[in-house]
Amino acid sequence: MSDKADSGKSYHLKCTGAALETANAHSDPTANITLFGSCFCPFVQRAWVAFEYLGIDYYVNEVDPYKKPAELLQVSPKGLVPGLKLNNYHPPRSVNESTVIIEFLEDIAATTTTKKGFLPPVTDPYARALIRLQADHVNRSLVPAFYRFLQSQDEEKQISSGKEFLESIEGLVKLFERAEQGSDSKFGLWREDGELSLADVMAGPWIFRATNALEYYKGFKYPPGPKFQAYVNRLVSHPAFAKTCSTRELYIDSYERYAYNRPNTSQVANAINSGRGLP
Ligand SMILES: N[C@@H](CCC(=O)N[C@@H](CS)C(=O)NCC(=O)O)C(=O)O
Repeated sequence: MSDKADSGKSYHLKCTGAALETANAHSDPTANITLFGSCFCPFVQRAWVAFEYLGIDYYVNEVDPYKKPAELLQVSPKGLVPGLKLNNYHPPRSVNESTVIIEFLEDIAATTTTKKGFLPPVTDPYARALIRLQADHVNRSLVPAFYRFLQSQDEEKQISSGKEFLESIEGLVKLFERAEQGSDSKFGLWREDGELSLADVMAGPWIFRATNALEYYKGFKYPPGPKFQAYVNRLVSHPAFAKTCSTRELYIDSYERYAYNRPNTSQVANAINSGRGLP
């Protein structure tokens, strides 16, 4: 499927492109919240998009999550990025786990900004549930399927895991359509005039990485047809998302270790190889 060979590239430690500009604009360590992040990490990108979209100030501290500096371990017990340090508390408080961070930031925004969050109002519980179903599918199906495909080595596995990833995308589309037909809510970039939703933030980093790392290493192409492509375009060009993207090369380099399934690449890669749930 691929005629490339492992060239031994390592992951990047510093953002590039638009993400670098954004990181430079958030380089004041006296901000109330420090985001511990790594430029290639999709879980970090979720949190980063949330900060940008909700307009909450932060300081971005780029760390190497595989070296696990003490300051990262203080905010994230397994040494995983993203992690938040809340600098205004003594002793300082911390929050980790990308999904929890998104909800935490939404809660902050609800009382400190005029920004809406990523879900329809509480007065429309059904519309909220439909978007949560999409986000749940992303975490339980799309994200693991992405890594299984990227880490697959022999041809048979590449074919079966590529199919699995595509089926997961199709499953997400079905849930988008269900929400489109089942509610009047304008949440979700699947609609042409939609607003960024929780599911978009949760899925976006992997949908984007499928256009660089998966495309480059496994020859992945999104299903033909304008509708999904239009969704991908709306997502990657959304200002809050685009601001957190590095250049293509950074992802190609940083994912080489996954694409050749190098031993001990990461906790995520090890979990996929041993059939365990993701960390
Ligand atoms: N469940 C975590 C996963 C975060 C995660 O796996 N981050 C990776 C970087 S993409 C990491 O920190 N890896 C360090 C390691 O594998 O030790 C979340 O959603 O925040």
